[in-house]
Amino acid sequence: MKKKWWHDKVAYQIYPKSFLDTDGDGIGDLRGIISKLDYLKELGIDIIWLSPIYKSPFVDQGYDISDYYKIAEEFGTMEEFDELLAEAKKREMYIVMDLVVNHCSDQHEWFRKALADPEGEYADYFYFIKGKDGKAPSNYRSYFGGSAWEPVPGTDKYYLHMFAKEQPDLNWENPRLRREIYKMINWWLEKGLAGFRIDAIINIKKDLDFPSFEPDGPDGLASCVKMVEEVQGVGELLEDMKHETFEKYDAFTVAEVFNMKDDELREFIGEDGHFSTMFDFSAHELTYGENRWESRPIDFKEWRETIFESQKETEGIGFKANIIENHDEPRGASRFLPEYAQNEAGKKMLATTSILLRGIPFIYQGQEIGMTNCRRKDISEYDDISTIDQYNEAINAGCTVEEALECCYKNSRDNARTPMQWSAGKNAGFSAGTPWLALNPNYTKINVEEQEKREDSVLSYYKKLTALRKSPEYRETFTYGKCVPKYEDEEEIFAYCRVPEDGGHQILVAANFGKEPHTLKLDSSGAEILLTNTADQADMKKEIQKKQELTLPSCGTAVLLL
Ligand code: ISL
Repeated sequence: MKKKWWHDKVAYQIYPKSFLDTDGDGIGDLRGIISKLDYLKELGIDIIWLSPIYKSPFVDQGYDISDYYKIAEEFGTMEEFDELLAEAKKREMYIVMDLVVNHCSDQHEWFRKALADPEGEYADYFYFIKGKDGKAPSNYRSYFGGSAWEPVPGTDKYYLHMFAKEQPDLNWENPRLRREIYKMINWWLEKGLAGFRIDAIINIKKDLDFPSFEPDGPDGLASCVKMVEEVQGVGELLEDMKHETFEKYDAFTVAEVFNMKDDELREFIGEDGHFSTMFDFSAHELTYGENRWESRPIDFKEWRETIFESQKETEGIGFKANIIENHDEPRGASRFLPEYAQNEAGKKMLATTSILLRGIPFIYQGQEIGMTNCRRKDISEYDDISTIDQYNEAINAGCTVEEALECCYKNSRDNARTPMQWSAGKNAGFSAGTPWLALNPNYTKINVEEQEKREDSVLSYYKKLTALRKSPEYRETFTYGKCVPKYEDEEEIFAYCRVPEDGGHQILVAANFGKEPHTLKLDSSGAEILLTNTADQADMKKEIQKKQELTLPSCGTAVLLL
């Protein structure tokens, strides 16, 4: 495999609105990010992905861009952005922005011009399609609920929006539109950006016949994802984009891809793939419920198997980007850990099994201190457009308010969007003003300041993990070594070996997700402990040497050089 500059890097996602507010408006900003670069450097971060910071009406928190060349005033100025780039560079860190090009905002000048002249050239930047029998062109339900079509005022046409109606889909079949997008991408790369996280990109290819599908819900609509699953040809668009932009700059690209067709992995992330990498959502998909508002609890064995399958599938092809959580997903500690493991030991265990997998680790802000989901008493306390829609759907389907709120507690995207917990002080040190979204009240216990003081905190442990992964001795093994599952017969053990390509020492990563202690037989008594979350390293060492065994308490984890 040809080595690339980003193969051995550790990435961190910042959700700017909730990261750190320095001007007291309750919204995080670029100054806040600049002031925390050293914090991130110490955490072992190389690549920073910023969720959208472009000008936007924030109907979908910046994923509705009204000017791709401007920084949202809420976040700061272009000068501050340039400063961020320069400060990151000084620290040998890389900045990656969010590329949201399946759609833009209805406030973007392209869309305004399109509405002003629905027969003009800008209408062709979007999908303005004639209705059928006085109704929408097809029965698609948007990702956020309701029809994916909205009437174009004063015409018999509708425009397509796979997400909110304020997020009209861009017409990628139009070469002029594509040129505009490529120009914009290159403009940012010229500035010194290291690359992009690419939003919802699979959706850019449409079936231009827009066929209707069998309804799959009481609303008589069919999820727009059906069209995405059936249509062919997204690869040509993605290749074109890559050649015209990323490739020229050796940029790092990480794609958000759901609903890829079988056997397309090599085309997406192989050596000459469309992207550098793409997120592995396979474990997250396990908790998706029958409908948009429900979720299923995690079944440990199914979860373990899914992760290993994904690792296996990727080996020899490329790298996936491993995440526990992001701004769209509930907090990992609340989702993947059984109740009894939702403590510091459990959070370290979850971190160990994820960060040391083969692939590019992404840490989402607050994950490094073990932030959790947040319970709310009323739907008015949520801000997210998708959560509010899910809540309403749940109520319409007959759920009680309590039941619908419980679903939000488990699934809401706002779980991950509560402000970053920097300290136990006012507003968790996030803002001197009123935070745009209420804090998780547990900030008095879970916060950076407290954890920085403590050697045994989740934060301190994350630092050790990233340091181990990137240490000169083991970097190659953790980057390129195979991931071979171990102890699969043990019901509650998550274990794998990272096997170096040159046949050198293997590294065992083992974790006990069970409630009781568990003893594993080792192949040798010479194993060296590289990292563990249990206090008693001396006892562990003795046991390995004398009995050739490793006993892990409940939520115990250990990394051993075999
Ligand atoms: O495709 C999906 C499920 O099969 C959706 O989950 C979809 O891919 C996902 O919601 C896309 O998310 C991204 O784009 C959205 C934005 O709201 C999210 O925050 C972003 O991560 C629209 O831009």
